[in-house]
Amino acid sequence: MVIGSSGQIGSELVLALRKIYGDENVYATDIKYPPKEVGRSGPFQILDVLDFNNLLHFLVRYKITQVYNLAAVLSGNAEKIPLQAWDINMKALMNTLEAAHQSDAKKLFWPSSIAVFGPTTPRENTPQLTVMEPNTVYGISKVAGERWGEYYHHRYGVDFRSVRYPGLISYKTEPGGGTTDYAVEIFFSAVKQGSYECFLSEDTALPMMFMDDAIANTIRLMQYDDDKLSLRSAYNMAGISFTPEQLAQEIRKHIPEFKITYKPDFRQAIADSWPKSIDDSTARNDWGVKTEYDLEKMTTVMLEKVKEKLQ
Ligand code: AKB
Repeated sequence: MVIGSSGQIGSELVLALRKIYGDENVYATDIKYPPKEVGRSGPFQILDVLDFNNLLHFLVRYKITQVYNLAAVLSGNAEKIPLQAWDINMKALMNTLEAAHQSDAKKLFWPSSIAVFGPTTPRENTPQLTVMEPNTVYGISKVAGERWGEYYHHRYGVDFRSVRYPGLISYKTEPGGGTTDYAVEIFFSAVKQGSYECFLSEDTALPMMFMDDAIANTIRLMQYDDDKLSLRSAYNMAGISFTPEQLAQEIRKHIPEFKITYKPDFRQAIADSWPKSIDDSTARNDWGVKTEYDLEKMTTVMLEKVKEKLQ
């Protein structure tokens, strides 16, 4: 079962899981209707993860064994509605942890984020174990979530698994309300109008990952042997690090007249508190996290797919 199947990650994850486990065996759920491909290829149901009784009923009724819970308010949006975002992010996780404990849906994936780190964390090659003092609502909810996941694993045997996603770059479904969203918007803008006004400064380096890599790594972690995982909080995942200017230069190799301007907004402060690059050696050693797409390959595929989509 995928919770949040209409979102940026969910809409692609459902299709990948259906290829592996069969269309009928992967339940897509969300509070919003899904993209056509998700709705047509297998079961979909409107379900609000904040309603605990409904969630538990669904898990029992459909004999769910694994849950991917992707429902969250992202970093930028969370700063606009701090208390509401905290309630939604925490309740969505606590309901799935408790429902996993009370049902047979014992295997649970929940995404953490590079947002768990804050201004006091070393920003280059950020280690797995380091200072974590995030100063955003989203980051605080992700640190708390990691702690709760580990707690439910040790206390109740819930098979909790998680990664700290970098910014995710995709063309099928756009993200909404994140600090790393510029790295998706820039492609749509470059193809549509040949220019982009970036809400982060030109030299803001952040770790990013192409969606195909993110999905492959998520499924790899979920399929990995239980006893090989040394961590039950969340694994660092490095991806590729670049600045808006480096991305713009890569885009110019395909669209030479592409122009970028910079007008940093409130998200600059969030980005400045996050790592520039990540050390994911623990994930590499434990379950073989991999990145197939570098900046060049990712840019080529994104431009090709965005062009097709806009046509
Ligand atoms: C965001 O920018 O909020 C997310 C994230 C890095 O978790 N993409």
